[in-house]
Amino acid sequence: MASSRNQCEGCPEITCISTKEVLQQDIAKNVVTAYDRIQRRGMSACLFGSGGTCCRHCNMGPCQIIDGVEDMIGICGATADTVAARNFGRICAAGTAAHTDHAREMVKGFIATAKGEGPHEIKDVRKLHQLAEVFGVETEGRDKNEIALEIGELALADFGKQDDEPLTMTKRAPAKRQELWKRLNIFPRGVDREVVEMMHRTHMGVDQEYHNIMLQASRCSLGDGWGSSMLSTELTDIMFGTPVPRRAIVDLGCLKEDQVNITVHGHEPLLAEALCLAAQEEDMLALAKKAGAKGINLAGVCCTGNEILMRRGIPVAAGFVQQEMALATGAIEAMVVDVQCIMQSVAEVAKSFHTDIITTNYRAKMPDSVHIQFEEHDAIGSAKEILKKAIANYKKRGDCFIPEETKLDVVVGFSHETINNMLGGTFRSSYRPLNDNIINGRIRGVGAIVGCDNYKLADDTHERIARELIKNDVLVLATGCAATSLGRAGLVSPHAIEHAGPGLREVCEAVGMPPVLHMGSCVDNSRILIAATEMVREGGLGDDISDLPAIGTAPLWMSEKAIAIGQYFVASGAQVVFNNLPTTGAKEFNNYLLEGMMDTYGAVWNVASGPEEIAKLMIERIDAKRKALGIDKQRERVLFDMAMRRDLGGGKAIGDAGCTGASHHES
Ligand code: NFS
Ligand code: SF4
Repeated sequence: MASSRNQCEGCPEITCISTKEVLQQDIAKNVVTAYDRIQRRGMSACLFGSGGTCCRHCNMGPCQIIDGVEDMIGICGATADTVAARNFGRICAAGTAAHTDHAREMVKGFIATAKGEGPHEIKDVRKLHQLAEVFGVETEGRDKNEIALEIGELALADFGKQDDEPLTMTKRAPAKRQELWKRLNIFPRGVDREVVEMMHRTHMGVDQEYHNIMLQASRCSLGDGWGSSMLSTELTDIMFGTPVPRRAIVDLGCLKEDQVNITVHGHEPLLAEALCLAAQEEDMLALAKKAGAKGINLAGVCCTGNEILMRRGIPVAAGFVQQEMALATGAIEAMVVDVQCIMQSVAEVAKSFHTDIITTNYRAKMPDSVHIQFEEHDAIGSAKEILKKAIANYKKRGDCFIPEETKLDVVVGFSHETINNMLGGTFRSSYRPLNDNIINGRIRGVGAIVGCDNYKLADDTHERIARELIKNDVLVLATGCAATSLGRAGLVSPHAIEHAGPGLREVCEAVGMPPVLHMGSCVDNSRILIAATEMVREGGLGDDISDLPAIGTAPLWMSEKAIAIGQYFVASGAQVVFNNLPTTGAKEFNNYLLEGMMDTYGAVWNVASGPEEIAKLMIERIDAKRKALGIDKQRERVLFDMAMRRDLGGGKAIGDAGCTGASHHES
């Protein structure tokens, strides 16, 4: 037993049942997790690093800057604001680079598919044609593969474009937003170029004016959102199918005692899809049987998990913070990893068990792991080699513990097309009903809960924010590890409507959708950009994204990608709330993010600490937008109507006002 580990000093409370149960088992007693490492380190994070004022950009330093102290500027004279802005810009560049390299692989896989190489096919022809229009590709009388090949090649060229023309996908943004980007001269050009320019401008002695640095940070991040991430989402959908609602399960309980358990951890769905296909083939199943297993059980970890959850209903075993716990079950034969968000510690944890960590991407190797390179042109061959290695481990499995009751039902697959169809019906699919329900006040607004989980706040942070939002009639969109954690909390399910306020509940009941919509992985935040744009286009909610009663949060952000995402949301006009930002050591620059950006983009970064404060701030921002749109009074009427209907004996048809508190809200 190791129950004291549930409460380590210096880290927040663990509330997750599966994590607690696994860590309490004897087989896990030698497992060292991030929680232990936080405790053992026994020192708090460096203040200069936390505040963004440590500079290592040249060899006269490193320089630790103290804002406002004359002698504590850089040797080169750089101020706290310059240093923090440069660091922030570089975070945006790193996040963008990660999404971009991922997207490039997807585009290359798409081109191979169009050429008939590999195991995949062009599945969503409707979306293919929509994208053809965006890229100006002729579709009349042409074969789907021919169209796909031309789109694929144009998309690939978008990464390395050298002229000053905007990225193709940016023309999907609301017209007013595009005018703003043009005026500010931040239309993203080739995505690779924007990353390079960001790195160049933050090199010693180049851009020393934080407003100007942030213009490039915006351009670079917009290249991520409206370029790389959007390309990845759209082409992946066309290849593997645009997600539609489906039932699935999440949490460690999805592992199976009598099967070969293989977790796919990382980000690129090409490998995961190949594994899904190969795991169904007769020879692999026969091999598993021969090893004494009843079958092969694939489960996801992190965003690869979300990709196959959305499109295939394959369970997600764990989000980011649970990757070590998944291994500590002792029930996993192989953890197959590719790129991003893989903790180096997993190889160490695996040593206590029969588990192999299999790296598959030449970009990402790890000590104490096995490398099997995933070859795109022989995808099934590579996948089978990986499966064989895992199957061979099954016999070596010792004691294991699967927290069986932690297996949560979820309904996932809310692509922007699904939302369109669900609300408007397949034949009249449109965002009209969503807009109307926002205008009439049943839905107060939209709150996106996205991004990572980490060890800085309690592991039920996403849940607490979501509960507060839906209780107050805010429709929640979720992606990434946040969506996994909301799934674990039982909120990504139609059953969760009982926790929704009366207005939201009425809409969800009528449509049959959960109050928290799982929209996919982190690259799929691009779906939110498209959904927001469609809402603008539909009319009645202003003429730019910055007018919408909508806001996003990544309360437990960990990865640099989350900052790039935050910056492309803000530059697209959507406000975001984070728990903390690495800019507090530079007062003026920090204020620019929190206030000054409003003048530039009509949106800002917000910081609030703790789930309740974050939710409160999100609702306040949503209400302010409603007021600016002049639709705040409608909501009061709707709530009044509902109260009347209840008083007239409508019973509990719409919900219990006592548990919502929404009707008491002052607008
Ligand atoms: Ni997003 Fe997804 Fe998770 Fe964060 Fe990592 S897996 S791409 S970066 S930790 S949400
Ligand atoms: Fe110090 Fe300036 Fe060099 Fe940064 S660039 S390490 S602030 S001298």
